[in-house]
Amino acid sequence: MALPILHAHPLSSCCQKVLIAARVLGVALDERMVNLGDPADREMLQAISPAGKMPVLVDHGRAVAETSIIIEYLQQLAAGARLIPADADAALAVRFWDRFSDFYVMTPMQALTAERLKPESGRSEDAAQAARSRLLESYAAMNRQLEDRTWLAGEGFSMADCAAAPALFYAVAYVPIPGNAVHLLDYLERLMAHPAVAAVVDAARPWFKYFPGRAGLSARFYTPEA
Ligand SMILES: N[C@@H](CCC(=O)N[C@@H](CS)C(=O)NCC(=O)O)C(=O)O
Repeated sequence: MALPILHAHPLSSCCQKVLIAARVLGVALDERMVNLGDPADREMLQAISPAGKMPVLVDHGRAVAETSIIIEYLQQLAAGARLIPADADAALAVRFWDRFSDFYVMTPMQALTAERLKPESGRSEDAAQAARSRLLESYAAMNRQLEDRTWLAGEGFSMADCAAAPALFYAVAYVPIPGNAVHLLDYLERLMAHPAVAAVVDAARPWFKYFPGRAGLSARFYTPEA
């Protein structure tokens, strides 16, 4: 049977979110690498995704876009494994912290990347400062949330952790987590030790040299070439 196709790139935080989820759910994917620099790939994304963004899943000709929706779809394909709990209240918490990680960690992290990719003359220090402040506020909120939880939305690893892992991984390269946010620091270590996260980070290693914030990555993940 044909595997669902995932149009993605191993360096992209959004794609990593879905790749982590697919591993946890045990859903095999036919991964197709997207080159955003190639107009043909851009055109393909525009054709299958309303926002023209990756990742996009295509299963039996049906295109599914937006990371959280893709994960909901993958869960339907999974043989019993779950990243969004069946319990309605627990599911609300997972969806909330998934949205929080996307909007308030992933988005400011992407904004900082976008600033770095601009020519120096076009950069906005105000935009960068707003993104850095947002990240610090988000770290504080996550630290409070993690005071009495193993994972972001409770005791089980969920879609919220799939979102938080790549978002935090890249965000801390720009804005380190303050030393007093001990619950968040411990959580980040737990995330990095999670087998699905570790595998996805490993697959991205050859691409870290293209991440504009690479100088801030920990030496255990990236060593600049001589
Ligand atoms: N909200 C979207 C965000 C998708 C997104 O921002 N994708 C980035 C890669 S991480 C992308 O395709 N960027 C290319 C572009 O914006 O042109 C989701 O969760 O799927």
